[in-house]
Amino acid sequence: MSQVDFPPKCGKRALITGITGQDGSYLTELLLSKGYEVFGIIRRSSSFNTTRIDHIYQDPHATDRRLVLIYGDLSDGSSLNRIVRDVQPHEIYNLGAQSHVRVSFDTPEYTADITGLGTIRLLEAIRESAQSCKFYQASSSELYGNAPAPQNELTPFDPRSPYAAAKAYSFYITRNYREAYGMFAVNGILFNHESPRRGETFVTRKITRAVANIKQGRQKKLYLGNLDARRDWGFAKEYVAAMWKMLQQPEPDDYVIATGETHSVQEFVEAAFGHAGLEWRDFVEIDPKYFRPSEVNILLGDATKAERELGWKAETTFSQLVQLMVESDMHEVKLEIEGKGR
Ligand code: NAP
Ligand code: G4F
Repeated sequence: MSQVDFPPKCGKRALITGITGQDGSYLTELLLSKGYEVFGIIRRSSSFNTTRIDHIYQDPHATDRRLVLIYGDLSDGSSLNRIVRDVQPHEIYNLGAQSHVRVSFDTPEYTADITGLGTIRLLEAIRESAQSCKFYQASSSELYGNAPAPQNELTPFDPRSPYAAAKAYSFYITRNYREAYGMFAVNGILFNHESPRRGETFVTRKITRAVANIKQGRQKKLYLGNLDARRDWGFAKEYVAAMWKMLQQPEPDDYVIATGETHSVQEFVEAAFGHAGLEWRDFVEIDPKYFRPSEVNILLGDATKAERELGWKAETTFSQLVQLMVESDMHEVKLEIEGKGR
């Protein structure tokens, strides 16, 4: 059943790549609540990949539906051309990516294809369709690598992974299409943002899921890599609002979105285990297989420009974020044990 109230249509159509991901699901809820019709590109999978949007899924036969899912792939330019031509969106949000930094060292060429070249395929689809359409590119704080903190829109990039190198290409090609063709194309340079919908192999969710499993006696140890890395972690639901705000500005520009606080992985571990009344040192082990060939040591964003121009500011604190993720995983694991989980 839908958890979104559907106000009258606002006459706007949005197209989202990566709609089945963490951010795609929150952004879809936001746009539906604003009266948009939302078209999402999903890729074929041998298992279900729509779990995060099942609660807002609408029967394809319903005449008044607002959410339409279309098969396509960022590796397949012809599908992107067709979809852009058919949907004629007012706004495109390019959130699709091979988004895992560690995995990008194992699949560098694939990551370059999807996370890098996927963006040019989409921009070309817009250009060839000759429509006026606003474009949001999901750029990343990973671009900064080991550039000195705090990082803002003027900090030089220092990509330290195949993922970051691919995102750098997408950042610059988005900016180039803005300058060369006058497109309304923007980069949101988002720092890490997490939620109960975060993929389970990213460190925060891996930790909160493990805490819930350990508390229920279903897991004995949690194996992690570098505990000293520091990240600026915010709440994903707030970050998608910033994406939308960027596309409502009078002029296209690039913005950093961050909390302005940084914490180590160890601090996240301490807070998550502590919230469950557990002593983390009894359960956490280091496995070097989770170390990265080159690490990003400290990310700390300065989102002053976003606050000034977009009126956006992070609200959820670090400890609130840890708490809401731990509690959500405790609830989910309990349902699984009772045989009511997904
Ligand atoms: P995510 O949960 O990993 O979602 C990635 C999405 O991309 C999924 O819907 C995935 O589909 C889709 N995708 C993967 N390969 C694709 C392909 N070949 N063609 C079409 N779609 C494909 O990522 P997220 O956390 O929501 O992040 C959204 C975007 O923001 C990503 O571009 C990410 O790199 C970027 N970003 C994220 C953060 C963060 O902290 N979350 C920070 C900065 C930037 P499946 O569901 O089928 O796998
Ligand atoms: O949770 P992570 O995998 O996120 P990472 O690498 O910062 O990337 C995320 O944020 C980027 C924005 O800066 C996005 F662009 C990207 O798409 C993704 O959403 O790792 C965070 C830190 C790293 O320093 C890593 O070395 O946690 C450290 N870590 C320690 N143990 C671990 C683990 N990371 C993972 N995934 N798994 C571990 O066991």
